[in-house]
Amino acid sequence: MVTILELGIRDRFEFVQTKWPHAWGTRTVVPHPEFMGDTPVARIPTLVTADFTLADSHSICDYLNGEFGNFRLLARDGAARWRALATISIANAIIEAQISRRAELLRSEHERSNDFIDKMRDRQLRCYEALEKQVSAFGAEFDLAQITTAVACGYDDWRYGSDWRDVAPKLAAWFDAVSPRPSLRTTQPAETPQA
Ligand SMILES: N[C@@H](CCC(=O)N[C@@H](CS)C(=O)NCC(=O)O)C(=O)O
Repeated sequence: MVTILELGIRDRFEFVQTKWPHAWGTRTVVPHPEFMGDTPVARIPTLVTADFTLADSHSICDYLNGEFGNFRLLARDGAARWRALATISIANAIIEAQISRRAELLRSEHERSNDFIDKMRDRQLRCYEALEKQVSAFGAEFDLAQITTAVACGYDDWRYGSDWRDVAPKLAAWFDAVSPRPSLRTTQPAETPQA
């Protein structure tokens, strides 16, 4: 959604609000009847086009950038692309750890593995330490590397608090500076509506 807003192409898509119970963390839930027919992955976001379905954020953003953005948010090839992917792969690992940690936290206290929760938290913090070393090289364009990083930071602030800020103070200052962007302000994390 942030990428769509940054590219100014919101009116080109229809959005279907996800609703699901907290049981999503441990059970298969059906967010929308048509959805399971569209994607075997059954995770959001998913982009359904007339020709194909893209079932994860990075593929969707890669497509939007090439098809609608003239490669403005991620270089088509060469060193700039690989450098951006290096950042994106770390930010995506944070997002995956945030989601896995959340799913584990949704288990009852006697089912839950606190070791696993700690492992995800450790991964998040290590990745923030790595991004802290990259933030000074962020360019003027709010590109896909920055979008993915900002989404990770915003989710951590909302769901897990300020631990990440302690290990990545320069990144936190950068995030506070980009947070007023309309694409981030209007997509702040919130609880998924309950089905
Ligand atoms: N790395 C994936 C993560 C997607 C993801 O896990 N989305 C969550 C919602 S935040 C989801 O759909 N969870 C449902 C499930 O795992 O059953 C992406 O960025 O697309």
